[in-house]
Amino acid sequence: MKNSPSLDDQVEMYRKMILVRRLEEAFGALSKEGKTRGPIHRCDGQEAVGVAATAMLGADDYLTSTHRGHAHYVGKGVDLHGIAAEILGRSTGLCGGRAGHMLVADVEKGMIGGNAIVGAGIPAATGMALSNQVLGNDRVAMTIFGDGASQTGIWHESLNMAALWKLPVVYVLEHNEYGLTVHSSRQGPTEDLSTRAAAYGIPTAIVDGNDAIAVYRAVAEMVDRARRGEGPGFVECKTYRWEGFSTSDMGGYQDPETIAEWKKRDPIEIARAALSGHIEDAKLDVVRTQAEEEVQAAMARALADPLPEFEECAYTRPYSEVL
Ligand SMILES: Cc1ncc(C[n+]2csc(CCOP(=O)(O)OP(=O)(O)O)c2C)c(N)n1
Ligand SMILES: [Mg+2]
Repeated sequence: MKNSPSLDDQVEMYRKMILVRRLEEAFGALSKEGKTRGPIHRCDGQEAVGVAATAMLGADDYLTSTHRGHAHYVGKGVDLHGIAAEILGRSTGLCGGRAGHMLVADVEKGMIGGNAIVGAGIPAATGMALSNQVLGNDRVAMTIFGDGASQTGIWHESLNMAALWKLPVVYVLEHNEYGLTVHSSRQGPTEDLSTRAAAYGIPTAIVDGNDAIAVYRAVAEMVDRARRGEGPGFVECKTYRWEGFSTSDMGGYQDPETIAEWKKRDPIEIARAALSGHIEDAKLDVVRTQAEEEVQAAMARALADPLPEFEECAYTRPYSEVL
């Protein structure tokens, strides 16, 4: 089928989803022990969206993310130890330990950054697409955002501008049904938020966000169009947030039966099942074990890394020196 991931692509997506799951579990455990600063926003059960939507991008393509970006960072090829160290505030972190888990950026990998301001990555990526168009290169900008972010005014303004000017940008909606504690049915009257993008004349697709292959195919088609200069695309990925909004969430507002139903559709297991007819189980076990060891090694190294010196922190210097 057109735009299908190769078997190698599928193994890589399987591997990266395991990296993200184990990384977040490690941070969940550290958070319970009071060893992290601030809340951690986990994406358990949603890994296929970030990992598969970014799988066909190059390092030259731009990506903007959200407060829940671990799968986006890993998908875009950002170094795992650099992420772990950044979350732990270590000087070896990708941003010197100053950004924390919501704002990780790695410009060399085209990961322009997570963002704690809901919806703020959307106009940023749209602007990057405009700059690509002006410069005449074939880079694509992508932004991954949530259903909550889709209720912002800037979302509409960005989509309108991108459609009007045929900007090379791909909008990927990670529809996990919740914005904070509020179910999407109480955020707005539109179940399929991509219908709003269609109203701006943007081609849209709705996919099972727990199926990495489905996400990859739909997004790859939009990326190809954008690269050919045919304008923006929008992919709505239906998924579900298994964990609370963040590690500080007291819970109690999500239906346990609904969570259990979604857990039966674990994106990692769906990816594994798709591979099992083609690759021996023993080989896939090795992929999984190596990914788990990679996370353990990255965490151990990051935990042993030093915190930044006080003087290293930009905000201790006059702004004129920082610029
Ligand atoms: C502009 C702005 N408004 C409100 C908030 C508080 N806030 C943080 S996350 C969030 C909900 C985001 O929901 P969604 O976009 O669906 O992302 P998800 O948490 O589901 O990944 C809100 C309202 C914020 N950070 N920024
Ligand atoms: Mg949401």
